[in-house]
Amino acid sequence: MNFQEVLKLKQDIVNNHLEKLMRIDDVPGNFSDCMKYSLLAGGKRIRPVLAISICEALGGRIEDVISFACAMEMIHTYSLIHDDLPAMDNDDLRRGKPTNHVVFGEAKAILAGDALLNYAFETALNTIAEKGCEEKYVKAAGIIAAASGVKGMVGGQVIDIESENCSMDLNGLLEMHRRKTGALIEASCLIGCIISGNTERMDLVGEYSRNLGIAFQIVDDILDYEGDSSILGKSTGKDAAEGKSTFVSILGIEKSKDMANKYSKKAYDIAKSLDASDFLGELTLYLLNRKN
Ligand code: GRG
Repeated sequence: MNFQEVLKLKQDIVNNHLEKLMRIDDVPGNFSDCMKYSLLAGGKRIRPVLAISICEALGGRIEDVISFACAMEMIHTYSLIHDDLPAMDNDDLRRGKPTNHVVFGEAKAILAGDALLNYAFETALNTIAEKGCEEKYVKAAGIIAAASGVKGMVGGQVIDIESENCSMDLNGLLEMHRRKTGALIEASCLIGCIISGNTERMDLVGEYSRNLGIAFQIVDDILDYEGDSSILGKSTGKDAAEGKSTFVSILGIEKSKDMANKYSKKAYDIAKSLDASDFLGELTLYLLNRKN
């Protein structure tokens, strides 16, 4: 199988498991439609694919990591729903569809995000119980919690909001994205490693994921600048319109591309030593060259 076929297979594994997890009993009215609208709306599934791929590359089993990988996707989706709200970025297009608050209203969209965050931890905790509270699973849940919260993604969003209307320097931008975008990418990779049981590789996996996270965000900024909204499935040009600091606004487009290449190359070199099958290396290149 070529890279695209393996990627599709892994995305299907994630999508099928998410669908299974979302058959939740005892949800009031049709609120589960509101949660599923965003969660099952597509998306690249990069975070769970990283988790299962690293686990597999390091000798672990996909079935042991899949529910944690899906928890990462639930948290990522909650962050997108909340990020799109009028109080945050006020976007009306996401994953090629009207955003959650446009369809269900702002109050329900806030609750759908909250419900997905809680359900992510319910899913992880149920798995921990099923696995007899084995230490590696408990540690994986701790990694996810820290990355999602104030030390990670939420903290990054706080920096973002507080820096509105003032220009940021490159170090400030890197620090913000280390948390806002990087933390979930790093956590996805680390849980794959810890659940594989191959913990001697934690430092290397951490280094891989931090380089990948920066490259991923620079590409996101480049796509916001010169990407095609109909391919991206979300609006473009908003960063510039709102005067937000981005890699492109600070460095310009060419230097941003150089910097994305540089971080991606560092990640790629590490990926080669982590994954004999080369999937991780190919995934790193795919993320650098993506159009959505
Ligand atoms: C914590 C209240 C609260 C809100 C969340 C942190 C945050 C606010 C939002 C982050 C959302 C965001 C736009 C982060 C940038 C990361 C990023 C590039 C997201 C897009 O991820 P992709 O490209 O999207 O993986 P798909 O749709 O493919 O999953």
